[in-house]
Amino acid sequence: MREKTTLGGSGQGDSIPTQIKEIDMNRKSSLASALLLAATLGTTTSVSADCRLYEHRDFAGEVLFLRDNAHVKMVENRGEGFQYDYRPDWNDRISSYKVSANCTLYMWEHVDGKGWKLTRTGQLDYVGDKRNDEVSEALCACSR
Ligand SMILES: [Ca+2]
Repeated sequence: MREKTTLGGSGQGDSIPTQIKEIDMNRKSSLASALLLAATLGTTTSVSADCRLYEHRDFAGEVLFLRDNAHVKMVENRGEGFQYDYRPDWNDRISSYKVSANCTLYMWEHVDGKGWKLTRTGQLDYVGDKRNDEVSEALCACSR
């Protein structure tokens, strides 16, 4: 009698699914909260920690996004290390930029930090005739 109750106990049978259901509900709820938090943080991060370089003035044309500490050399890949991105397709094209509040954008006329260098924050709808379509290297440095 006792063994039968233990093995086939209907009380236990009922309580297990209820527990699972509760755990599942809690998990869904916390997962939803985590996703919401991640989405909020993700949005904040992507909006506030990057530099955007635009092909044309007035933030028009194609956009090159430089995430935090992205260092782009606008030449073919020379295999100098993981810290550099190579974007030859962007050489001598940049005409305007937007830099998020906690970042600083460095731009050079030529690769390897040669030629003139600009250190900029904020945004500018046109880099000016002298700088237009001349940038060949850029670094976006952001504080955390
Ligand atoms: Ca341009």
